[in-house]
Amino acid sequence: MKRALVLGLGLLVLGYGVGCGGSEPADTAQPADATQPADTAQATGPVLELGASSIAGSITFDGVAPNLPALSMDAEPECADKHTGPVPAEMLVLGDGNTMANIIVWVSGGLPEGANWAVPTTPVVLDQTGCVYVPHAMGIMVGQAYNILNSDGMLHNIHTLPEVNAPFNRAMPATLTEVNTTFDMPEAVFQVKCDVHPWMSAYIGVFSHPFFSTTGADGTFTIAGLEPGTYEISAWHERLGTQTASITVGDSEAAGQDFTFAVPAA
Ligand SMILES: [Cu+2]
Repeated sequence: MKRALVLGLGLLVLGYGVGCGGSEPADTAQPADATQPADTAQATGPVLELGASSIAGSITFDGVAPNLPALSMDAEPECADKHTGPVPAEMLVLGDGNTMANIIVWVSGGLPEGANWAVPTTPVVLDQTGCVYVPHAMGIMVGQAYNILNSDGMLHNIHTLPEVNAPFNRAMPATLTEVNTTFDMPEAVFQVKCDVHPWMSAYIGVFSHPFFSTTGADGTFTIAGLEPGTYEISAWHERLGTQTASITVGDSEAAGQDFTFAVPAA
């Protein structure tokens, strides 16, 4: 069981990285241990039913939150005009009590080899609104529809930066309000960026199973539908790395697993 905090990034990284988060190379935005897919086995078996067990928890930031500068949209007044004030930095979004948003949590070990689960018929939606990606972090299943919206009515260029899947790179002029794609392979979290607006950045993880969740500002996640068993679960943050924990879940049990992320002292 590995619970060690990821200590490779300091306050300076968080602070200075904010202005160029959208243009950071993918390999510096993702720690090495996050580049491994959660489950690289190709699904070959029958489609399994969902179980009645679950894992839920809360993600908390430990320490004094750095005062990150707002996104700079000065280069594109049309974007800035869509907001009534500064747009807060997205790389560290905290709720009351320092709960953490935009943490992707998934089952990274312990699932049956080669197993297969039904792909949700509902798409995962990424909107471009106010020259910001909403949501900022998300998970999707292999083969699940990914609907990319352009609510802004202006030019964006959506560009995914995977290492395993084929990149998706598409200009979306004002008149193009939606494009759709899918991902063919499981792949740990990678960046989505806009080639027109360098501050625009989102992250997506592609999973061969439905056992993943992304936190909102309340920091909570729930991964439902599991069978009883012992699992490794991983929690990812775009700058503070990936943590893992081992947890045993009983029959129809709602097990708890919290994570805490911290920035080492400068
Ligand atoms: Cu854009």
